[in-house]
Amino acid sequence: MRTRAAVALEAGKPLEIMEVNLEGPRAGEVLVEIKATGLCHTDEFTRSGDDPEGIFPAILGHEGAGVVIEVGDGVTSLEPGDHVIPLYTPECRECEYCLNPKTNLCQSIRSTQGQGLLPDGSTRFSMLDGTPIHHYMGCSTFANHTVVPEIALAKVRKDAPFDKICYIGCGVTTGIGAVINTAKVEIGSRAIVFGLGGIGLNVIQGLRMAGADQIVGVDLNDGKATMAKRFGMTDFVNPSKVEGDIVAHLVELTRGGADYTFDATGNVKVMRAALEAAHKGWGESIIIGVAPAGAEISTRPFQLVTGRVWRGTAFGGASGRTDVPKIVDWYMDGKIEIDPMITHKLPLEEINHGFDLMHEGKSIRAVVEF
Ligand code: NAD
Ligand code: AHE
Ligand code: ZN
Repeated sequence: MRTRAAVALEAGKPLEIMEVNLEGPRAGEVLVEIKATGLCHTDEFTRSGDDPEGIFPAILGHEGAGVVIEVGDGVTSLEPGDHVIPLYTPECRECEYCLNPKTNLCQSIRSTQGQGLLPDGSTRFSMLDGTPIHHYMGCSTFANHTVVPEIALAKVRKDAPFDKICYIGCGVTTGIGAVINTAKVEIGSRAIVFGLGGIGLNVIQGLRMAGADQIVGVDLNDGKATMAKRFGMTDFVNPSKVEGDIVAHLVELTRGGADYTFDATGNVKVMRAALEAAHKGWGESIIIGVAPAGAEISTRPFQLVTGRVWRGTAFGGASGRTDVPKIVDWYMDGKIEIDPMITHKLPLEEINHGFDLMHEGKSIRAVVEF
C-alpha cells in the first residue's frame, strides 16, 4: 500500500512530507493506522544529527496512538479494530530482561530496532523509487500507517481519545514512571526537576501523586513556570537569574539538598548540578534526558562516596503492554491530566512548525493528527 509520511532524509534537514510504500505485516507484525502522534524532544535529537544511533532516511516518531488494520501470521493478542499505542520499549514477556523485575528494558528486538529495521532485518517502508526507508525506535509514528511487532503494541480501551493518549506513548509514562517506578518517591519528599518541558511536567505530576512536599522546578524559560505550578510545582528557579552557584542555591532552598532530583533537559552540565543538589547521605538523582553523541557526565567521586546516588530511566521503567493500558485508565478516570499539556495540534504538513515551536520554547506537546 501507499501511505503519507514525514520523512527525515538527512540529518539536520526539515522533514519532507511524501507518499511512501508500505509493505503489509509479516509474521509477528501488525499494520497500524496512526491517528495521532506527539513530537518528543528525542525525535528532534535524532533529526538534528545528535543521536549516535541516527540512521537516514528514516520515518521518526515514537509517541503515537492508532487502530490495528491487519495482523500477520502468528499474531494472537491483537485483531483488526483494536486501539493501540506503539512501544519503543517492547515487552516480550519471555527474554531474560522481561523475566527480571529489576528492569523494563526488553532486549528481544533491541539490536534490529537500533539499526532501524524490523526483527527479520528488513524495512517495510520504501520511497516510491524503491529506496528503503528506516524505521525509528520500532514505531515510526510520523506516518499515517506503520508496521510494528506485536510485542511492541499496548492494547488500550476504545473510548480514549487518540489525540491525548498518544502522549502516553512516551512523555506521560516517562515522567510519571520516573517518579513511581524508578525513584519510588515517598510521601513528604523534597524534589527538584530540571527542565519543565513535556517530560519534566509529567515528573511534577508524578511527584504530586506520590505526595512530595516540596517540588522545585528549574528552567531557563520563565514561561514554563505557569503550567508547572498548575501541575504541582511549589518553587520555581531560573538559573540565569540566580547570583552565584546554582547548586548552593538549590541546596539551601531544599534545606540541605533534595531527596530526589530529575534531569529532563539532556544537558550533561545540568545532570551534574542535579546530582550535586541531591541530599548528602541519601539523595538520588535520576537522569531522564538523552545527551548528544560524545557528551559525558562527570562529578567528583566524593559526591557518591558521601551517599548520593546517580541513576537513569528509560520509558519511566514501565513495562508497556502491562502498564500503558493502566495509565490510559488513569487518564480516563481523571487521576492524571494530559489535555493542558497538549498546547498545539497540527496537520502532518505542518510537522516542521511543531519542531520550531519546541525550539522557541512555545509548546509543551505539539500533536500531529492524521
Ligand atoms: P522539551 O524540549 O519539551 O523540554 C526541555 C526543557 O528543558 C525546556 O523547557 C527547556 O527550556 C529546558 N532546558 C533546556 N536547557 C536547560 C538548562 N540548561 N537548564 C534548565 N532548563 C533547561 O523536551 P522533552 O520532550 O521534555 O524532553 C526532555 C529530555 O528528555 C530530552 O533530552 C529527551 O530526549 C529526553 N527523553 C528521555 C526519555 C527517556 O526514556 N529517558 C523519554 C522521553 C524524553
Ligand atoms: N539512541 C540514543 C539513546 C536514546 C535514548 O536514550 N532513548 C531512550 C528513550 S528516549 C524517548 O524519548 C531509551 O529508551 N533508551 C533505551 C534504549 O534501549 O534505547 C543514543 O545515545 O544512542
Ligand atoms: Zn520520547
